[in-house]
Amino acid sequence: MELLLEFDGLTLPARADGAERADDGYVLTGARVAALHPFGATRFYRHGWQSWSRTDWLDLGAPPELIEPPERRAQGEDPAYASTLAHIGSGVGALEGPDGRVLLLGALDLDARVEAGVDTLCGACGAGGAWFMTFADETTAFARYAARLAARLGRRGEQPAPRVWCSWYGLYLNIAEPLLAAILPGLQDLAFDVFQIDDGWEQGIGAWTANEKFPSGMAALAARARDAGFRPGLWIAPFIVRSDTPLAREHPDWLLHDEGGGLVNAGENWGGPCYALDTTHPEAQAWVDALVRGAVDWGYTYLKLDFLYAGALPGARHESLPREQAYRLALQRIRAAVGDDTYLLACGAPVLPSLGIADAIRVGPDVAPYWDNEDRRRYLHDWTGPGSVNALSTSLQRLWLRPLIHTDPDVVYFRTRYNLLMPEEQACLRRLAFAAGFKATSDLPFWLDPPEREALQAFLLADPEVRRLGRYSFRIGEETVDFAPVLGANVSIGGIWQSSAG
Ligand code: 9PG
Repeated sequence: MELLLEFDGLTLPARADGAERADDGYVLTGARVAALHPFGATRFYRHGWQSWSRTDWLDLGAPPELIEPPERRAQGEDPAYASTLAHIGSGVGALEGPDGRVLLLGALDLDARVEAGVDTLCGACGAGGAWFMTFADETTAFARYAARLAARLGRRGEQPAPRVWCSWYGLYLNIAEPLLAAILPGLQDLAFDVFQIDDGWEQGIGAWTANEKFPSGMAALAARARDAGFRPGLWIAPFIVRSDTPLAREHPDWLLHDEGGGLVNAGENWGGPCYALDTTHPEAQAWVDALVRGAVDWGYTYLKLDFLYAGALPGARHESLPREQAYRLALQRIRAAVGDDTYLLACGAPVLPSLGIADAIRVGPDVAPYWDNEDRRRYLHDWTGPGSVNALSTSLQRLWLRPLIHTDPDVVYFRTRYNLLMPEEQACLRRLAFAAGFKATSDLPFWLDPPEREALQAFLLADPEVRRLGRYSFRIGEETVDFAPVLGANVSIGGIWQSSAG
């Protein structure tokens, strides 16, 4: 039906199956909802589908920049619209009005996207169809939406986030039992809660047993971490399967197929094609249950579940379910298998469908010990690749999620060894960690000189009060932090590169 939505100082013609007015905005219903807006070629808050997907305020007057080459899109974007020349975001979108207030349209159901044009703001939902629309200053608008989402999907992470040492950004795949065992004593007088082993321990992606670099097995290493005073953490990518694994060879029926019967490509990491698990297949479900339960039995009560987007890719499932619902059910099964006390960090994860189940979610792409991979970002339009500026840019615009889930902006650095980041760039990542309320590093203790080690410990112990002042600015303890200048040269507006501060 046709409606008029009345906001303070703004009346919008709209279309929806129903509309209910509340104190904080409107609840609209319908598989498709649309409103006409008078803001013209303003900025659009584009919310990326999964952890790594670009999330930022983009200029509606210019076409969205598509990641090149197209094969790369499946790993960083929602493949369903990664090649469309429309401004589309996942779950929620917002437009900036002339007085700085924003018009937000956010889904209260899964499998939803928001599309904006110079005079329209539309929502399309695969299943269900409840929406929230509000018009307020940016902080208020997103806080209202977060409260609505909490009521709908639940929330976790009310305790402060654990402080994490993670092996990835120091050692990458070069981890081994003796090396990790040698690192543990050096971390003992630092204020870490979790010792998390990342990628590199497994036989293969889809073959989750210890490889030859971990001769005593994963339970033994968990015990060592626990003895050293840490909560053991482990990286697993439960929904993605490399083509060269026994699982892929022996159980192709557990994998996600497309409508034509071919296997869905879930990305090209680890030097070869990967497939996605069909998490609606009962045998695949039992396999995931045993996998995560096994990790907990080994002693790991902090699980970094990665490449989770593979559980929500488009495809023809064993049980026909909207793909984000299928993903949410699979994550719920994992939660049930590991119990309430195991900390789940969702990474590479569709955002909305992880809420209320995961304790934390990575809110941006990977940091790196360098500021920018300019070729990939600027010329291939790929903001999902590793690079500190990419991580900062997307994570910052996801911090409205903080009341719902721990927001992990990825690690910070204190080391100057093996690091190209300038001191100011390192400081930037630390300020982001405070703003996000999540602290982690991968620096090896023996890479740090005494002042760096002291600075790391001070960072881990600090608990500054954080207040958001604006889209790019925060009050953090006694410091006023403005991220606009460091992002400025990297924010694309209408095809020209200029400051985002204005
Ligand atoms: C381990 C890493 C770390 C890291 C995760 C994730 O697009 N890509 O090819 C791509 C590869 C790796 C990646 C992100 C994207 O990193 O975010 O923290 O756990 O896996 O392999």
